[in-house]
Amino acid sequence: MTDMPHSHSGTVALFGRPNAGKSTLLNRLVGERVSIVTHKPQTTRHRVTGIVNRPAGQLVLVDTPGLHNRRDHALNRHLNRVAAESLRGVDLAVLLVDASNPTDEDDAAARAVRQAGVDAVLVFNKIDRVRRRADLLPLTKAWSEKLDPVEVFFISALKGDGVDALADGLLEHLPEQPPLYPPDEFTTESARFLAAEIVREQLLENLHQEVPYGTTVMIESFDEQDGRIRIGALILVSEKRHKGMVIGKGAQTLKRIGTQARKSMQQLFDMPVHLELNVRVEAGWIDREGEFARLGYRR
Ligand SMILES: Nc1nc2c(ncn2[C@@H]2O[C@H](COP(=O)(O)OP(=O)(O)O)[C@@H](O)[C@H]2O)c(=O)[nH]1
Ligand SMILES: [Mg+2]
Repeated sequence: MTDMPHSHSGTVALFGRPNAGKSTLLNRLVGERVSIVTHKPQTTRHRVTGIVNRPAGQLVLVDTPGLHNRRDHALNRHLNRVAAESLRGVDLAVLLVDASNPTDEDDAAARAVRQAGVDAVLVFNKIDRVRRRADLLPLTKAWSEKLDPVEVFFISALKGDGVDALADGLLEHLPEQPPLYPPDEFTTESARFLAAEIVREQLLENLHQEVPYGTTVMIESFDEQDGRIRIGALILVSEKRHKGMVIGKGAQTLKRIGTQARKSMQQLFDMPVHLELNVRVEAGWIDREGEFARLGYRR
């Protein structure tokens, strides 16, 4: 009789600057679109947990808002705090660096990981964009000094290159213990939370400049019946003049947001979805820390 391989499991924070590819990596590893992704920085506003089961064990990944330099709104400061706090209590941190474009914000992220005193794996992402592999060598050397990582990986979260090796590599640095969650769960987030995030994703995709950053989404109703889901979502805008921009001429923009969000929801929930969107002005909410908990922003 052969022994079962020892199973490892634990929590891993995905950390790094905005747009490094953290949420793309989470989704790629989980195999579901748990965390929203756009080309815009600061898409992720919450810690989002995704669970990955592999023969060698279970990874509990925590996606985080990107650590950034903006201090202009209370929400921006809040997001940095959420990011930094996500390093507490995890077994391991992944510092994700866009290998095609390292910036000062990556340095700040590396400092935060060091300060937290958590074991870190350094992951260079977007290698599909790096033409000369030789360019990665000096990068690795410089960054290994900044972070002192337990291991270094090169991946493309978008294309999937190196992602399986990363998952198995992460497991080796986690404690030997049974899985933390049942094998059929891929997230701890509620369906309501995921639905609100999907609407926010489409706000980011369909609105320009600062408009989407001042929006947030609340799910007012969520009813699953006879294999269908009816969802009522309220879009809050931070400035009065933004309401018309979200709705658009002849309500075209809101319609497009609704159609695309509904498609994503149907894919994720694997059920027909009826989605109703409303827009309301909640002036200045992004500057009032006291409102965040009511609007679904967890510490
Ligand atoms: N070319 C390329 N683009 C990527 C890769 N990973 C992520 N992206 C893109 O980078 C942008 C930001 O990704 P996202 O996952 O939201 O980054 P986050 O802010 O760190 O969560 C999106 O447009 C992604 O499609 C990658 O490996 N290669
Ligand atoms: Mg993200």
